[in-house]
Amino acid sequence: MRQRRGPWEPRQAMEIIEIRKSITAANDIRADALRRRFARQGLVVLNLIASPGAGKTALLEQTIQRLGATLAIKVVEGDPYTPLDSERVTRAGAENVQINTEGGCHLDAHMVEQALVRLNLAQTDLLVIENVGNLLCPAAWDLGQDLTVVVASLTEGADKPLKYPEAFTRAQVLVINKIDLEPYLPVTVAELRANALTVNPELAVFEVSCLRGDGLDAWCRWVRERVAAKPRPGAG
Ligand SMILES: Nc1nc2c(ncn2[C@@H]2O[C@H](COP(=O)(O)OP(=O)(O)OP(=O)(O)O)[C@@H](O)[C@H]2O)c(=O)[nH]1
Ligand SMILES: [Mg+2]
Repeated sequence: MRQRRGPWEPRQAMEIIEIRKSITAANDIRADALRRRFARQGLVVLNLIASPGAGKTALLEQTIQRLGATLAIKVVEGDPYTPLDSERVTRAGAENVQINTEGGCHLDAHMVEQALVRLNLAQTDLLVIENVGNLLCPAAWDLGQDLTVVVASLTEGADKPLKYPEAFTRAQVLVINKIDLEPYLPVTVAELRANALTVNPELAVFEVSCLRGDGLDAWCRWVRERVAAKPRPGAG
């Protein structure tokens, strides 16, 4: 049933939109400065976004283990409170710096800027930023990345691209994780892929299992190609 609206409602809604716009506008300026800096350094920067538990850190661990011997990979770890993911990334073999947002639901460009003071990016090929687990907030906050990678695990259900479209429209790449669980779930990889492509037909899609290893060769090949294609300082 349609609710009666008070005369104040449209005005209030307009003001909320304006505030959000001005906050992200300030962030966008910082993010552009970061992007210029990353370009000068010849770095490829990925922003990993996903629900909590989708497998962002698992994908990072696998990527570092497979590519770490030939690519210099550094990581900015976003987490609400703990150093747990940073410790996992250290064990996997990549230098990283932890940002604890103290409950904040996303990283912003200023946080990344501050974290980078503690990370030596000289001679680095790839910087991966693991955002805080959340499919809503991180999508709107540019971190100066080249590409946004959304990780969606099969256990979350196939409807997430439809319910949280912004995460999928802002991303250029979708990694469907936990495909090893397909036989045990009432959801298929094909359904999840189709819903994601409905929301954003341009997505490059990888189907992987970070547990079993399926699809990780193709993912790592793509990462390596991105690094090879990135213009280097002084080149050309
Ligand atoms: N079966 C299965 N489990 C997986 C796979 N990838 C990750 N997991 C498990 O899923 C859980 C969450 O993985 P994480 O890598 O911590 O997920 P995350 O997205 O980094 O989580 P937050 O940082 O807390 O948002 C862990 O218990 C992993 O072992 C996979 O491909 N298959
Ligand atoms: Mg994690």
